[in-house]
Amino acid sequence: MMIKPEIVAAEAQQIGAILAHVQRAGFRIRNLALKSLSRAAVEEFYAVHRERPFFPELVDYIASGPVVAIHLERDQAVVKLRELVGATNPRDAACGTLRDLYGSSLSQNAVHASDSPENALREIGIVFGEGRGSGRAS
Ligand code: 3AN
Repeated sequence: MMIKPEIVAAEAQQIGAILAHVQRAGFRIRNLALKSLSRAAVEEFYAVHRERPFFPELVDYIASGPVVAIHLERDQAVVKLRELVGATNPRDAACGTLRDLYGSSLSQNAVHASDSPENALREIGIVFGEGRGSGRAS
């Protein structure tokens, strides 16, 4: 999971509230760091979207300031976290989901959640520098 730059920069100080929400849902924090990702790291992180029209805007935005990167663990972590996070567009996100509560637009939608265990491992490798494919999914 990643808490996006607008939340980290905001006066409202919502990082703790988001972490509490996730922990209450049974997730354990395996690793957590405030990270300023380089454009190259963000391009690799979102490589699947490289051909999409919004890719340059997405890269500029995620590289614009620090994010909170979090390696989370629980059973069915990907499915359960995506339920908790809600739809990509906060306007469509179910009531009480993180994007409903903290998102403000399609690009500024508060948090990123991995979409598969494989991508979670890949993203953890990019952000925490643990090496691609060097660990087991958890
Ligand atoms: P999700 O994060 O819900 O899995 P993806 O993987 O489709 O959504 O999109 C990755 C990120 O790209 C989203 N979190 C969102 O911030 C951004 N994004 C997706 N679609 C658009 C769009 N049409 N315009 C601007 N940004 C977008």
